Amino acid sequence: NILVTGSRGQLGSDLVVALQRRYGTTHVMESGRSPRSEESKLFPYKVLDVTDGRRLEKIVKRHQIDTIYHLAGLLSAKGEREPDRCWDININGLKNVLEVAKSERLKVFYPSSIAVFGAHTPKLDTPQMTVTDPSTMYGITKVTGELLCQYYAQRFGVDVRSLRLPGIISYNAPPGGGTTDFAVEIFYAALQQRTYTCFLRPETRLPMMYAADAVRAILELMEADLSAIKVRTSYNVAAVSFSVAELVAEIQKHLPEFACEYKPDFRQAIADSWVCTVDDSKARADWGWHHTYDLSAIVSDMLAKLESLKREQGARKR
Ligand code: VAH
Repeated sequence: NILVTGSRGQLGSDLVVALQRRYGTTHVMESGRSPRSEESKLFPYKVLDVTDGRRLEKIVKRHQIDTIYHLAGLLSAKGEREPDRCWDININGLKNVLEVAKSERLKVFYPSSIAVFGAHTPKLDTPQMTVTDPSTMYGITKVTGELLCQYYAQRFGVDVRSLRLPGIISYNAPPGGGTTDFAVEIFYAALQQRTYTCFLRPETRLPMMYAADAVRAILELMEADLSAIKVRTSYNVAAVSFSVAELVAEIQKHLPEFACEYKPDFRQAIADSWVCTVDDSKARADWGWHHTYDLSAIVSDMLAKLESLKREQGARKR
C-alpha cells in the first residue's frame, strides 16, 4: 500500500488521483494535518503531522505501507515567514520518513526543488552537479533533504528517489505559500477579474512545469528499474521556462482584454536567487524523462479546465 503525506496540497491533489487510477483507490492512503472534508470520506485518509514519527510508524505498520510519497512541507515564501517551522516540518518530517523507510524497507519519493540553487549557481542550463547555495530556509531544507536522502540510500540501502521540481501549474488545488504561486493565481484572476497584480517583475524568468507532466515524472521515476537510478540526491527535471510577461502575453491570446500590473514584494528576491533554465539531460538519459506541455499547451489547457470546473460548479448549485 501507498502513503501520501501532504496529500491535499497542490501537487498531492493531482498525484493522488493518478496513484488511485494506477494502483486502486483502496491502496492509496492519504494524509495531512487537518481532518478530511465530508466529500472525501470514501477514500482512505489519516490525520498525520509528519513531525510525529511515532504516529507515522504506527500508520505504516498498521496499513502495510510499502511506499511513501512524502509531499508534506512548507514552501519558499511561507518558509521565509516561519523559518523555524519550515526547518522543523521539512527536515524532521523527512528524517522521520527516512527512519521508518529504513526499518520497514519502504520505497520513498521526495520532492526537491529548483530552490536548492542560489547566487553562485549558473542561471542558464543549470547542470545536474553544480553549486547549491540557496538563500531561503526552504532551499536550505531542500539541499539538506537531498543529502539526507543520498545518505540513507548509500548507508542504509533505502530506495529513496527524488526530483528537483520547478514551479508547478495546476487547477485541482491552489498552491500555498510558494514563490511560483503567481503562475497559478494569474489564471483565476484572468478568468474572474480580467486583471492580476503580480508580485514579481515582468521579466522574471523561472523554470515551470504543468502538473500532468510533474505527476508523470514522479510515477516514471518511481517505476524505473533500480539500476537506472544513478542520482541519489535529486534529479534535475525541466519542461518550460518563461517570464511573467510571456505568460501574460500567452493568456492574452485567449483573453485579449486581460491586463497585468506589477507590484514586486519580498518574493522578487527569492525568484531572483533561483535559475532560469535547467539542464535535465541526466534524467532524460537515465530513466527516459521528457515533458509534453509547452507554454501554449499549458495555457490552453488551464483556461479550458478552469472554465469547465466553473460550469460544473454552476450546474451543481442550480
Ligand atoms: C515555491 N513552488 O515557489 C515552490 C517551488 C520552484 C519553487 O519549489 O516555493
